[in-house]
Amino acid sequence: MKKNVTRRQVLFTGAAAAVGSFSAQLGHSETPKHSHPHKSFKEKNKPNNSNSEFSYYSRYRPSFGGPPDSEEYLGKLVPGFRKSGLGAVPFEAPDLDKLPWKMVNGTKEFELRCTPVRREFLPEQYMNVWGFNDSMPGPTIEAVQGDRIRIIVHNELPEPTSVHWHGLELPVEFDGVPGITQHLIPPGKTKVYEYDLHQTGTFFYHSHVAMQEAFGMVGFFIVHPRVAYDPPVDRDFGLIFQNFFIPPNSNTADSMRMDWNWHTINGRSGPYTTPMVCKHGERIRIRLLDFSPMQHHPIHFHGHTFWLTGTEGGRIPTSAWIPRNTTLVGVAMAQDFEFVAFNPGDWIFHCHMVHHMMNHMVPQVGPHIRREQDVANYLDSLPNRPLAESVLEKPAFKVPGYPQKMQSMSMNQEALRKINGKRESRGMRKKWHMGVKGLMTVLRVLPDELYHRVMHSDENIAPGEIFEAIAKGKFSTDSS
Ligand SMILES: [Cu+2]
Repeated sequence: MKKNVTRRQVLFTGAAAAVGSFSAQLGHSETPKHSHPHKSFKEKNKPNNSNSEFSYYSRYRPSFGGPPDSEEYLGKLVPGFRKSGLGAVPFEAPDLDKLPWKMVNGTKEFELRCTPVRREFLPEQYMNVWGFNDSMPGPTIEAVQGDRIRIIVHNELPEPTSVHWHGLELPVEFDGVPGITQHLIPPGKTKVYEYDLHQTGTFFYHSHVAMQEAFGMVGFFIVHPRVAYDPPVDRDFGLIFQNFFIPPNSNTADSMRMDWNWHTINGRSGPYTTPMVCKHGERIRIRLLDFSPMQHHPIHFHGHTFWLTGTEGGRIPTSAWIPRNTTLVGVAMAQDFEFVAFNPGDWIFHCHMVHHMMNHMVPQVGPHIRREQDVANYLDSLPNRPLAESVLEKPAFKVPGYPQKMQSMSMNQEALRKINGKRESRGMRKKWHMGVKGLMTVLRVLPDELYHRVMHSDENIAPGEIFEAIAKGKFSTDSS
């Protein structure tokens, strides 16, 4: 009975409790059965979220909106196309799966396996890291405020581990800290974690063994409110930023090194990061999580101004939202931001630390550059290697500081096919991948007609075709 009392105590009282049963499923945008006391957004956005009330702001054109204290300033409270009062829109983390669950006597039950992972950072570049359910980062746990959850953790690693649920206010015995709250889970053994979720926001789970954290053991843990926040968003994306050091001629990360030379977003490096694709005029939420061992990331987004609406601690009151185009995400911090995608095009979305915008810095810039870029080759050919001078004699070396352009990693046709073969990148400029490296990805804002062609049609789209159509204004936009 203790569990029941506890559960009742943590029930979200008032609005959410009146909405419905705990078994509501995510992704089914059903209207709650009971009328709920949660006021729809200023009453004025129903039934079709007509944008007409926001007279200063157009979801389709550049607009400052009203004065800084107004609701429409920089699109601050301009809703998406989605109606108020519905459940949350499903969360999307590009290149990551969701952790399936089953309902067992009113409890959502998940199974998480701690496993070694061979992760394809770039096409055919498989790196050895650790994660969950054969994925690094692990699959997303997605739940709803008020859920009771049970997570069965199997340790399939060759050493002990434990799993912590970062940011969740839960009974201490399930906090996952070795020594302090539990014994480590030995290899081959299982531990069950079970608790109620009374918060909402961007949380995550991770090993609480430091070197295992540095080796990739993390995953999103998203808790939605039972009724989506106002103003409603149409899309809800998430990106996990990580750094690794992978020595030359190795494909196994070295978690002892306080250095980094490989950078991943959701376990892939640019340009293998799958672009996020949305429709022109939608209201977008993007959740950023930094799970790098040592490095903070100033994440910059082009072409739009976004509002910082949440942190790893949950939703920020609207009065405290901050307009930004770059936000510094520190280690183990999450930041949620929202904006109206008014500006069509392919917009880069990246960490602004220059060394995080490149990968695998083995042949370094400046005087470090040598013809023998492969260390094994270099060592094998010591007696008769070409003199460094033969490289340095190139006229360009007479300019102090040359070269500053990082030498690109070469990618073969098959690798390029993997990058360009994705539906999400159809119609981008032919060489788009040349500008997307390391901690970079792309958010594509596509007018309806082009969105449909890219995401739903099977017609052939030539490289650059979609970009050109936008740049030259060759599309129709519903500006109602
Ligand atoms: Cu960075």
